Amino acid sequence: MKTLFAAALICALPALVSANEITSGNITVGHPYAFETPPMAHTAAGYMTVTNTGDSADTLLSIESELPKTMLHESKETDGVATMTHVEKLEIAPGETVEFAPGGYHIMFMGLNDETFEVGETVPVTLIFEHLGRMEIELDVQARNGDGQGADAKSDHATH
Ligand SMILES: [Cu+2]
Repeated sequence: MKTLFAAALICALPALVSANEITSGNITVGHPYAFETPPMAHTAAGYMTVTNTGDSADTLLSIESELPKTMLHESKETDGVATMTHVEKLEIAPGETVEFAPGGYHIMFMGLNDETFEVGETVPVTLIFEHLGRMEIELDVQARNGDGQGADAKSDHATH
């Protein structure tokens, strides 16, 4: 995966490299990140906030990355059982911020196989909105920090 990330970095526009917030049109993405993956992991999850600063709604239609399959998922707990569903589309109302976080919405990366997300790398992702169109972001890969978030993200994966 290292070569892939290096190539992606070279291609990235300087405007997109700003650390924690990326704005395109009326959409601002805050703190995009993913947790590092253990060896042999088949899936990984990414998180961020998405804010609509415009005065009309926009809808996140799909998510793309260099991994074989990338989807918008939502984790839920129903009667004490954690489940994860594929979200077809996510409307973001004017002025609304939707949080992608462990235990809720997340970007699901599938088909990692022998690739891994390693701390310090970035994962390029394209968000596709109904009105805005394509928006390139980069997720910072972070260590699982033992405050419960990592464990929660892991349980996201376990339900696949
Ligand atoms: Cu998922």
